[in-house]
Amino acid sequence: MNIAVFDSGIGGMTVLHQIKKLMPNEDYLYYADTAHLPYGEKSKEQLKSYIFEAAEFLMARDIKALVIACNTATSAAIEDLRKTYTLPIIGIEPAVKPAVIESESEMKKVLVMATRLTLKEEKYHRLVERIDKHDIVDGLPMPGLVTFAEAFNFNPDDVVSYIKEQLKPFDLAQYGTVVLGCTHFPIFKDMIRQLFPKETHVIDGSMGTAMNLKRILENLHQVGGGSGKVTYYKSGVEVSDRETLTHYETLMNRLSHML
Ligand code: DGN
Repeated sequence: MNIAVFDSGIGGMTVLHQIKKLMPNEDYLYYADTAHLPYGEKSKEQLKSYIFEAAEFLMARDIKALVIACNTATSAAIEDLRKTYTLPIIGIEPAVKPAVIESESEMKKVLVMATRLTLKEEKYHRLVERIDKHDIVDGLPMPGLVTFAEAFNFNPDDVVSYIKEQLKPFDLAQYGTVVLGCTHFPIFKDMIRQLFPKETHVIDGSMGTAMNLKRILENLHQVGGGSGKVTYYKSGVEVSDRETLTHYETLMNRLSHML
C-alpha cells in the first residue's frame, strides 16, 4: 500500500523529502494539483472542490494514509476530509508554537511567511490567538515564491531580489524566528536565511508532519512494505514525460542536500 502526498504543486516535495528520510521503506504517490495552482489566491470553497477531487482520485489507489502537504489546503479542507474518509489524514500547519516559545524567551518577534489564504483563515487566527499572548507574531504573504518554484526558477538573482522587496517594510533584526508556513518556501530556505541576522531561526512544519505520520502508522502496525518508489501525478494524470520527471527528481535531490 502507498502513502499519498498532496499539494497544489511541487511544494509538498519538501514534506515528501522529510517523510522519505524517516520512512524509506514505503511507496509513495505524489499528487500535484497544478491545473488549479496557485491555491493561495483562491477562495476556500473553490479549493475544497479541487481538494476533494484529488482526494477521490487518491482514495481509489490503494493508499494507507493521505498527507496534505500544503498549509493552504490543510487550513481550507482538513476537517471536512477527516469527516468524509476513515483512513489517516495528516496535514501541515505553520509552526507558530515552537517559534513563539523560542522567540519570546529571546525577547524577539516571529515572522510567519505563508499564502494569503492561510494567513486569512480562521484556523490560523485561532492558532495565533491561543499561542501569541504578547502580540509578537507578524504575517507576510509571499506568492511570488510559489511562482518561482513552479517555473523551476531557482536563480538567486531573481528570487533574492523579490524576497528583499517583500521584506522592505520589516525591521529584520527584530525577528528571532521566521516560520515558513507554505511548503513551497523551504525550497528557498538558504536565500531567505541569508537576509536575516545570523541568530534568526528559520523553521517549518515538515519534520513535525513526517513524525506525526510515522507515529500514526506505527500505532496501526502499517509501517513498511515498500521500496521508496514515488509515482507522480499532475491533477489526475500520471506524469510520464521525461522532462517533468527529471525536474522532479532534480528537485528531490537538491532538497536532500539542503534540508
Ligand atoms: N504549498 C502550498 C502551501 O503550503 O500553502 C500552497 C502554494 C500555492 O498554491 N499557493
